[in-house]
Amino acid sequence: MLIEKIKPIVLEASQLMVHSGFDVKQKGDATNLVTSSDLAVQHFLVKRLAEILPGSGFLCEEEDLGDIRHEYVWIIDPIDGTANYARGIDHCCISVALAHNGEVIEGVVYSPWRNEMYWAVKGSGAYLNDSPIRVSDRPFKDGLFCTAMSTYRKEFAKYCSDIIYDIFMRSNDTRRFGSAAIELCMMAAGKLELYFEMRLQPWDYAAASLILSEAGGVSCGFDGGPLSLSKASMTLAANNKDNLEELLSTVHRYLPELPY
Ligand code: 2AM
Ligand code: CA
Repeated sequence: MLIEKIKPIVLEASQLMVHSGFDVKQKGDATNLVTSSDLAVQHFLVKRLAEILPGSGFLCEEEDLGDIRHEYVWIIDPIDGTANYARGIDHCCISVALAHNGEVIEGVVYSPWRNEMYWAVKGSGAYLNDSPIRVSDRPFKDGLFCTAMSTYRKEFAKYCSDIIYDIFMRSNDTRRFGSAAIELCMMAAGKLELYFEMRLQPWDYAAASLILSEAGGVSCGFDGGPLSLSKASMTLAANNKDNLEELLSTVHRYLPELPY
């Protein structure tokens, strides 16, 4: 199976996530960082993954590799949680998804400093290392809520704070770990239940949303439909459908329309 080829390639790539001696640069505004490790991991993955699936396309965070209208497309974040990585905080990971005709069929999220490999193949369940994982059955009021304040687009932060306050008051507590991929995988493993981010990119959630759904969880965009694999999307996720609907109706109370 392809997943058994993807996992060792991701493991090997993670050796490029060195603990020191990397360069850090800003891209766009001051909050958006890229390190020499992001670029090294991406180049390594593109080369090795193209070898196991000749003719496949690539959608990656750090470089526009052009045409993604292939039957098979790899959707890659070489380092999700770059700001954590650059500070030596261990919530950072490599995220690799494989989409077939626009649907994610395999996903790997590997957090090397915690030695946690989350992975899933469509229809075959989700795993953390060698163990199957499953979402929790906690109700909304006991849910741990993971979110963020729209770091890259601070003009949306006030909407986020209103929505976060509302959900915080009706749930257990709030967290922000700094890697969307790891956060969604933590939900898949039953550690948290509620998730909202104003605007994420496909590479942030492509692999993790498959891992979450294979673990029994659910996710959607602003319109309640599936997360887009071709453009930025609001990202809502929960351990079950009722909790997702409650998140979505809360968002719609503060935001009748998507502000981007
Ligand atoms: P990234 O590291 O791939 O850019 C959503 O929370 C996303 O915002 C994360 O997955 C992460 O993606 C990015 N992020 C997290 N903390 C950040 C910070 N302090 N500064 C900038 N971006 C951050
Ligand atoms: Ca990244």
